[in-house]
Amino acid sequence: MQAPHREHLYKLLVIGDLGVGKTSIIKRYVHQNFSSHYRATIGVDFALKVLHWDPETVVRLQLWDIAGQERFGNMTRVYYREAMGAFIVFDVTRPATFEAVAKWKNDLDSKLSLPNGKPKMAHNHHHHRNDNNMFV
Ligand SMILES: Nc1nc2c(ncn2[C@@H]2O[C@H](COP(=O)(O)OP(=O)(O)O)[C@@H](O)[C@H]2O)c(=O)[nH]1
Ligand SMILES: [Mg+2]
Repeated sequence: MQAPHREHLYKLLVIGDLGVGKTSIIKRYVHQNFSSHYRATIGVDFALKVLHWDPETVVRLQLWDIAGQERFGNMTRVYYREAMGAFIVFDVTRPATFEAVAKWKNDLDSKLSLPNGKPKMAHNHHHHRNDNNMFV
């Protein structure tokens, strides 16, 4: 008899300034599954990492990489929609890219919404404020 099978799909964003290594991190993590199909059309690369969490559970991580839109310092609400988490990446050798982390975090906070479509409540914001915290 087959064990019960669960699948979870999580959308994760990888954001941060241009050239900090976002694409490299995703390629390194996902490797063979990297796909650049969407670059031309929506300016977003999309990679899928499949984790066999336990014998009954498969976790699929959809890693969203931005391609060329970093220079605007913000993304559209559509890009952030239904994301479960985000990595904000910076380059330790370029302080300006670290200062930009706060800007990216503000952009996230201003556009995130709850599953019911309502805006994320303002009083939640400070829970994630941590200068060393790249995972929000
Ligand atoms: N020295 C060094 N170079 C890196 C590292 N990660 C990425 N790079 C280089 O930095 C450049 C920008 O990386 P990329 O992943 O395209 O950055 P993105 O614009 O944030 O996607 C590329 O030339 C990479 O090879 C790293 O950890 N160390
Ligand atoms: Mg890139």
